[in-house]
Amino acid sequence: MSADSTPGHGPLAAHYAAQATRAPASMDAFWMPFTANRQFKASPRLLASAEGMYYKTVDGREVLDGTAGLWCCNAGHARPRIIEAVRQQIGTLDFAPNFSMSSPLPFVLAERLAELAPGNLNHVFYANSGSEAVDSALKMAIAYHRARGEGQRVRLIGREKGYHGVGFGGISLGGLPNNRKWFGTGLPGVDHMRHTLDIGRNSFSRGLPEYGIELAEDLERLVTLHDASTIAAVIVEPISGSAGVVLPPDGYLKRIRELCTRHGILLIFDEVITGFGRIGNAFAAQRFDVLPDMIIAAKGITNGCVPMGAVLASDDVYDAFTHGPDHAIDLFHGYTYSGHPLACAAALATLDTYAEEHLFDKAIELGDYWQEGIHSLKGLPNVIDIRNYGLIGAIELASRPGAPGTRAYDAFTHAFHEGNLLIRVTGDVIALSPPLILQKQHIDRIFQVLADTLRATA
Ligand code: PXG
Repeated sequence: MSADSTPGHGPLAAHYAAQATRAPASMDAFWMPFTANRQFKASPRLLASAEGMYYKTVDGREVLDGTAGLWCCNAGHARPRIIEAVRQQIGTLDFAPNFSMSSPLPFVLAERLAELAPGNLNHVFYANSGSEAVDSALKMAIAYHRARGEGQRVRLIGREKGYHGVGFGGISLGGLPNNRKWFGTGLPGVDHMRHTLDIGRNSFSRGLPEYGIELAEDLERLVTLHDASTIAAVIVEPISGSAGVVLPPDGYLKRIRELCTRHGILLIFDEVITGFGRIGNAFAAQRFDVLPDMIIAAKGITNGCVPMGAVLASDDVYDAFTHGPDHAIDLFHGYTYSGHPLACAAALATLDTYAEEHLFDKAIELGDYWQEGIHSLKGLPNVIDIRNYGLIGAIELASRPGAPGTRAYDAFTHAFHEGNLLIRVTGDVIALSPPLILQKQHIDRIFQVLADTLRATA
């Protein structure tokens, strides 16, 4: 093979590489998601490349990644196995249908995921994002009951401050007001439990908050109101990320599990953020020792490099769909790209990388150091709470009167431009979720830059 025809080299590769690493001529046409478009385009932040713990901007600055992209690049960036697997796959089988056809990799990957998953979660349904996986799980829950002769169980229970992506299912079950109020009334037959954020009683907790297990009884209130026989499923994030990191009080998730079991309600854990080592173990279900009926995964499943989401379903859920004749379709649901070969290749190499480098242990190994680091920010200007678990952290700032969100946003831009550190903000909460390959020196740097930032932007 000549140099020019080797993937990654030659004039064509150079042409595309140049396009991807310099500022674009115009920014008008891209309608950016969850972004103040005019503000951003007036003062853009553009990333050109990434390796390990660092991004590089189009103007050549190295920026420490404190967020694993958007909670997804858990193994860090430009990982050799993943690059090779995707490169090899794109040149071999670029696409294969999965409706009454398939290719080998979705099966190989499903076995691997089932091995990683807790208990009897042995069946994998593929989507292309967290949002699609959420919709898939909610539909499965309703169809599961119908398949078992309980077609009246159609009600779905979410939680205030929950985030389950942006499909109509996700925003209906989610509990973030801005994500809901613009978009109509949402799905019918949905209700919400109370959230578990209680800064009054739990401020500056280290790890799981002590107070609030009784909030699980809010599910009992909804069961009484609606009657258990109408409820299909409860969906919760074991730890809410997008709401600004809301942790479950000690014992809360176990209690939710007990109540669901007692009332014949399926429990769905949305582990889009907590999966793949973020808090130690493959899934939060294992770390918290609570077995849901379904786990929703995305993000870290491919280290963020090819879109993929998945629902891991229990034997019981899957088996309910298998009672028809052999020629009958089990589930009238699926996406063109369910089990896309490129995503499967990326996911398999990602799981190999996680295993080879023992990355699911990191959140436990580094958890105490991370906790000490983040709590060292207590006492800095405007810091009203600090929350942490595994390799997740949140610093909540007092909002400026009449201008919520601006204080954290200023910290975000300051950290990026002055401190060469990428953080994530939601409201007035700074959220941190670094790649699991980070070392103590990176932790020191993150909290040093944040301390400087909080002083400078006070
Ligand atoms: N569930 C959960 C728990 C999530 O965190 C989704 C579903 C939706 O996934 P997709 O792939 O459809 O975006 C998410 C996504 C942030 C942030 O900074 C979080 C997400 C997405 C973007 C930003 O908090 N989570």
